[in-house]
Amino acid sequence: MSRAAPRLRTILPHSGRTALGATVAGGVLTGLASAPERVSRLFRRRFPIVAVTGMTGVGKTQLANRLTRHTSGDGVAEVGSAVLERRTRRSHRMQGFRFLVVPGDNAATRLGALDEVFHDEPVDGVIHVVANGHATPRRTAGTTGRASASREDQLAAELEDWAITAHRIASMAVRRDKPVWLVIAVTKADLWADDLDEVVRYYSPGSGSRFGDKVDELRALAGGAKLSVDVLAVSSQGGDRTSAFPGKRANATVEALAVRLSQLSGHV
Ligand SMILES: Nc1nc2c(ncn2[C@@H]2O[C@H](COP(=O)(O)OP(=O)(O)O)[C@@H](O)[C@H]2O)c(=O)[nH]1
Ligand SMILES: [Mg+2]
Repeated sequence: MSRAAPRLRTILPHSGRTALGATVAGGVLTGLASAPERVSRLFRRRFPIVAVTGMTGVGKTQLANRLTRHTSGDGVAEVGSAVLERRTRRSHRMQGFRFLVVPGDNAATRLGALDEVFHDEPVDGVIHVVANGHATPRRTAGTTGRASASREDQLAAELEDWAITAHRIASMAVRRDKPVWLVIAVTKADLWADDLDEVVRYYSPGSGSRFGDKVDELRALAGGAKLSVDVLAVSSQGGDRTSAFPGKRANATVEALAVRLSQLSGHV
């Protein structure tokens, strides 16, 4: 008893803290070396989680693939997916992201995926993908050839689709203490390269456009301080060197998006 008391005192007060910290760190290091696969899971869990939303055919899968340098199946096997796709971006210094691509088709699987990312496992941020009315229409089962829909129809469909997602974002934001960020990624910029400023304005809060008004509504509902909104033009598919969006310029837009995600997540 009398011998144990002074020993305790040397560990607990401030003088003992360094030693205690070193022991704990040592223990963690040992753990790391012995279970590498468990460690990679540990770090993956600490990556910010990002929902990728938007209607079918806008380019969610291709953008998520580009952001994560995911190459298998590039060129996009099938437009429109019914399942939640998961992609992980790993960067230097343990920075990275987990992307959850929510299916765009209004099916039961989509509602389940929306619940998952906005309620069950709430995400840190959202990339909502739009395409300035250039979504690739999904063919009706059993038909061949390209399905067609006018740009007007597609823009209207984007608005309708946004209403569903915006509602989910709002309810997540009001439930949470920490702010949520939203990036509206206007993709396929290679298809509307001459109208960049005008198109970005159309999707921006405070612009007075049909889409801008809907974004304003979301901000009012969620509370301005709870939600940050960015609008970025991206192209995840570059054309040849003579086009307005050669590969290099397209790459730069995807990189700019990645940099913004890092800033929003406090990586830099
Ligand atoms: N021109 C152009 N086409 C794109 C771009 N991104 C995707 N696409 C095409 O748009 C179609 C739909 O893309 P996908 O990623 O499957 O859309 P999702 O349904 O939202 O996942 C595919 O044929 C893509 O090749 C882009 O930046 N520019
Ligand atoms: Mg897809």
